[in-house]
Amino acid sequence: MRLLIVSNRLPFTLSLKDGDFTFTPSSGGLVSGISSYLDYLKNSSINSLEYIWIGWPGLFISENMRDRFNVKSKDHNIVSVFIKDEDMEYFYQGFCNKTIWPLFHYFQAYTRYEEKHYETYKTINRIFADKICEIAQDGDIIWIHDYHLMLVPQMVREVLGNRVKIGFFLHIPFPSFEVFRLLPVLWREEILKGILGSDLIGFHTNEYTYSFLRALLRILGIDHNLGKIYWNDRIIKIDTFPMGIDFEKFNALSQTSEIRLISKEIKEKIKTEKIIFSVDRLDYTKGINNRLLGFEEFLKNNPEHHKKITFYLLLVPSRIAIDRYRELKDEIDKKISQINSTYGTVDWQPIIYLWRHVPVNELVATYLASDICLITPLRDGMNLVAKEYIAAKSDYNGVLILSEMAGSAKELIEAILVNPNSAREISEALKKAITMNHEEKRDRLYEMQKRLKEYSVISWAKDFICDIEAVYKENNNLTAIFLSEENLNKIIKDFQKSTKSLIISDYDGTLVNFTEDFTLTKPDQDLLKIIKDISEISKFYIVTGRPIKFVDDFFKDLNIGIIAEHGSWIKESGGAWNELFKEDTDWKNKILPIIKRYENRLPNSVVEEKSFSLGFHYRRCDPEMANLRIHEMIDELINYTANMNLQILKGNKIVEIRSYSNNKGAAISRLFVKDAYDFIFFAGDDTTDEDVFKFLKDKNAHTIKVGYSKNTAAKYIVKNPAYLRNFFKKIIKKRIIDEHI
Ligand code: GDG
Repeated sequence: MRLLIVSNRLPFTLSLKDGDFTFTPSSGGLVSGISSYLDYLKNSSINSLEYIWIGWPGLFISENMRDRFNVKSKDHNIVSVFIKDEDMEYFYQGFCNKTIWPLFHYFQAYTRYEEKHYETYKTINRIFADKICEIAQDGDIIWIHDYHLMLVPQMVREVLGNRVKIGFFLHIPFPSFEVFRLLPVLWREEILKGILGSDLIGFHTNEYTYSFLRALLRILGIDHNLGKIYWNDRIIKIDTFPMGIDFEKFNALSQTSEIRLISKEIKEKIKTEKIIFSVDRLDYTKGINNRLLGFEEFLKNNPEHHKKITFYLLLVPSRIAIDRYRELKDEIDKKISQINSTYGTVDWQPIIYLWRHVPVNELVATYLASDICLITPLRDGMNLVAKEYIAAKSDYNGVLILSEMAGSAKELIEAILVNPNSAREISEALKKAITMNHEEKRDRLYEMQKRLKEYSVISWAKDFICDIEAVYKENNNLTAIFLSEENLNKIIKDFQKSTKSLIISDYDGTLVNFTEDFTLTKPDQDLLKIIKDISEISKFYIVTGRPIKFVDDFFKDLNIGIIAEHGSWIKESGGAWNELFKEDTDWKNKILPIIKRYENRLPNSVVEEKSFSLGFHYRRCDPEMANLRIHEMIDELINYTANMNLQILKGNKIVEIRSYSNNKGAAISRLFVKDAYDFIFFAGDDTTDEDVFKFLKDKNAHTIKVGYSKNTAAKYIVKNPAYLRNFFKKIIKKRIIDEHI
C-alpha cells in the first residue's frame, strides 16, 4: 500500500543553475508537519507505507528538460505537476489567493470574484487529478491538502471510483455559511461536491467542521448523522483533527548546546531585560498591524518598561507578487519606523525587525531566548508557531500571548488569550506577561507541553490515515448490500422459475423521485408502461401512504391491486375500496390543531389529512428551521399521545401520525391469507416500509430498499427510483424473451 501526498507546493523549492536542478527543502506549516510524519514512516520498522509527494515544483520546466528533472525527482520521492506561468497567475495568485484565502479568513472586502480565475482553478485542479490518476494504484491512500485543490477529490473519484482511498484536509478555516455563500452558486456547489469526492474530510477545529456540515445542509441539502453523510453511494466522514507539531524535535533541539549558545548570543545582542518575539509569513490575516498598535499602546501606558523590553519581529516574505501584500509590507514598514522614532532613544530601539527567512536552528534559538511570544492573527486555521514556541520552552520560562481567532487557541487555553482587534487587550496582556511570576509561567507551560506531546503531528497524521481506512472499510461493507449484478440476476432467475409471483412496490421515493410539491408527484408514461407490463406477467400491488383519491386518479385503468393510506384501504384489481382496519379516528381532531400550529410556524410546510392518518410534509422548507421545528413538534406529540394508540413516524421529509394497528406490514399480511406465492418481491424507501421488510423476512422474499440507509431490514439497497425501474424493465424483458423461446 502506498501513500500519495498531494499539495500545491512540493516540500522542495527548485532552482535551476547552469542547466542543473537543486532541491532545497521549503518551510511552512503543511510541509514541516507532513515531512515529520514521513520521516517517522521512513524510520519506523513496523510501518511499511511507501510514499510519493505530488505537487508543483515552483518553476515551469520546459518539455525538453522534464525527463532529466523526473529522474532527479525520484530520489526525493516527488512527482511534479507542470503548470504554465500564466495559468499559475490566475490559479494561485488569482482564485487561491484573491478569492478563497481572503474569503475563508473573513476578509470579504479583499475578495475578488473573477470567472477567468475560477475557470483556471478548475483547469489546474484537473491537471493535478490527471497526474494522480496516472500514477495511482489500487488500494493507494491519496491525501489531498488544502484550499488550492478542493475540486481534486471528486475529479479523482470519477476516474478511479472506490479503488483508492481519498482524504482531504483543509489547513485554513472553513467559514460560516453566511460567508461561504458569498461565492457564486455554481462555484460554491462545485467546491462542496469536489471535496465530497473524499472518504474522509478533516478540519483543524470543531467550529470549521460544523461550518462545513452546515454548508452541506444549506447548499446541497445533505444532512449528517454524527458527522457522517451519505452521498453518491458512499459514506463520507467529516471530522476534526487539530494538527500538532513534531514536539520532540523542537523540544530536543532547544536543549542542545548549539541552540543554547545561539540563544545566549541573541540575548546578548538584544541587551534588554525582556524580549517579545513574533514570527509570521507576511499576510494580512496574521494581524501584524494590530500587533504593532497593541505594542504601541503598551509603550504609551507603561513608560516604566521603556528600555527594558524589545519587540523582535521576524517577517517572512510571502506572496509579494500580489498588490495587497506589497501594500501591507509598506504599511508595516511605516508603522515600525513611526513607533521606533516616537519611543526609541539613542541607546534603545523598541522594535527590531527582520524581513527574511531564518534557518530552523536560529528560529528555535529565538523561541528559547524570548520571554514572550506575541501571536495575534485576525484569523488563522491553526497557527503552528504558537505550538512550536511552547515546545521549545524547555527552560519553562516564557509566556505565550495568543489571539483567540487562531485555531490553536482552542487547545492552548493556558496562554493569555486576547482579541487581536483590541490594542488595549494586547497591551494589558503584555503587562501581565512581563510581570508574571516564574511558578505561573512554568505551570502554564507544563500543561500546554503535556497536551502537545500527547497529540503530536505524528499522532495527527496517523489518526487521519487510520480514519481514511476505517471509512473505506465501512463503504466496502456497505456495497455488499447494494444490489450487485450477480444478485440481480439471481432474483431474475427466481422470477423466471416461479409459477405464482407477487410483486409489491411503494410509490413515493420508490417508483418516483420526490418533488418539492408532493401533490404533483404524478406517474409518468414510462412508469405507467412498466406497471402495465409487470401486471401482465405477475400479480402486482402498489402500497402507498397516499389517500385513495390520489391513487384512484392515477391508477384506475391498470390491472393492479392497491393498498392506500399505509394499509388502511385495499382495492383488488377491478374491485372496490375496502377498509382494512375499522377504527375510531377521533384522535385526528385532537392532533390536527397541534400540527396546524406548526404549519403556521414553519413556512412552506403542509398538513395532509387522510382518513386514518395525518401527514406533515416539510420538503420545501428551510432545512435548518425545519430540523428545529420538527424536533419540537415530535416532542410535543410524543408527550401528548402517551396514552393513545398512536405512532409518530419520521419519514423522508414527512412526519406521519397514525394508529399503531394499521401499517403496511399488517395490510400486506392479508395478501397471504388466501394465496401462496413462490416468488415474493417488495421495494420501498421509507420508515413506513420497514414494517413490510420485517414482515417478509421469514418468507424468503426479495426485498429492496431504495436510497441509502444502513438501518434497514431489507436485503438489498438500490440507489434511486431509476435503478428500480431498470430492474423492473430487465425482469419484463427477460420474461418476454423466455416466453417467445
Ligand atoms: C497554514 C495555515 C496552519 C515560519 N517562518 C519561518 C519558519 N516558519 C515555519 C514555522 C511554522 C510554519 O512556518 C508556519 O506555520 P503556521 O501554522 O504558523 O502558518 P501558515 O504557513 O500560514 O500555515 C495555518 C498551517 O497551515 C498548518 O495547517 O496552522 O493556520 O494558515 O512551522 O516554524 N521556519 C523557518 N524559518 C522561518 O523563517 N525555518
